[in-house]
Amino acid sequence: MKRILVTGATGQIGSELVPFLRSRYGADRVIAIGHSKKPSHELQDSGPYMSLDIRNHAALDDIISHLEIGTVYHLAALLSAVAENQPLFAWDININGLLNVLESAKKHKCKLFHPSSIGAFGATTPHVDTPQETIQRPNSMYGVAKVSAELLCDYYFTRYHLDTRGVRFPGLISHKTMPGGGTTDYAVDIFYAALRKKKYTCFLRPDTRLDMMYMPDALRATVEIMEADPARLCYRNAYNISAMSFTPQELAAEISKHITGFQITYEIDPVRQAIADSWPDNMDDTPAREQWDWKSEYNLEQMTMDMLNNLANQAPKR
Ligand code: AKB
Repeated sequence: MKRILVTGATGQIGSELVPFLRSRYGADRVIAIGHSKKPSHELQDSGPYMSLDIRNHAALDDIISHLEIGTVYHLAALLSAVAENQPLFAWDININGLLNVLESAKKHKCKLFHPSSIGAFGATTPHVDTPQETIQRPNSMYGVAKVSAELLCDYYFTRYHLDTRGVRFPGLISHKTMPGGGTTDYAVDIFYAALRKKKYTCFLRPDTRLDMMYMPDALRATVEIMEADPARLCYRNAYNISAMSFTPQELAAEISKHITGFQITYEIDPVRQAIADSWPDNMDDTPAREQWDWKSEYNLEQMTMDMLNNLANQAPKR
């Protein structure tokens, strides 16, 4: 059986997707590649790991060819806030990196997963129940790259019959890896601060409503769309997937139910606030539910309880 390659393996999704795939398909079959961050012991010790800059197409192609890769999960990318600080670098990694992967996947006939995001939408998109097909005119570099990436995935599917699949992730929340440079990062940071200091200063306004998802749901969605019957899939750019939608104020209230005396204050970061204001409150994921039986499991209450239980061991007593 052909092997699986995960790029961006040290990032927020990759560091959890690699162990998830290794336990499902066998440790030796899942090759992890990372670049900018030091890999965790878990990542390095549980199976093959290599360091590679995704812009090095020759080296990437060599790995895909010599290791007989059949499926690529291409996660290497910069998140929204970092991308906005370095737009040209973000384009280079997020788009030229993707083009390298698409070209090699075409050449070696691989199946490809590419994550899109709520960042693929903009201020003129309907924000409530954002439809699968709607206006996509983001004005952040992250968003411009996400829309371009969705179009490229469509293009390679139509033109070269490359088996491209993807989802539009909401903000992701996890107790294992910190996100690093996203607009939705507050929803992770707040848990660490709540446990350590019983207070948190949020960089978004209290009423900023965003679509969010707990990592176990995100990992399951990633595998489920890759295992879905291709005949049922109408979209090859990316599917809306949704789980919960909340504001910083609502998340703080939920955390307060478990941590007495927890306090949230606000110091707005104008760059991240502008990005968040342009993103959906929640996406309509009906096509994903109908075409590959997608269904989320965690809501705000369940996610909060699970996050606090898992992080409690790493933090001073509440
Ligand atoms: C970010 O905030 O940049 C990401 C995303 C929603 O794509 N978490």
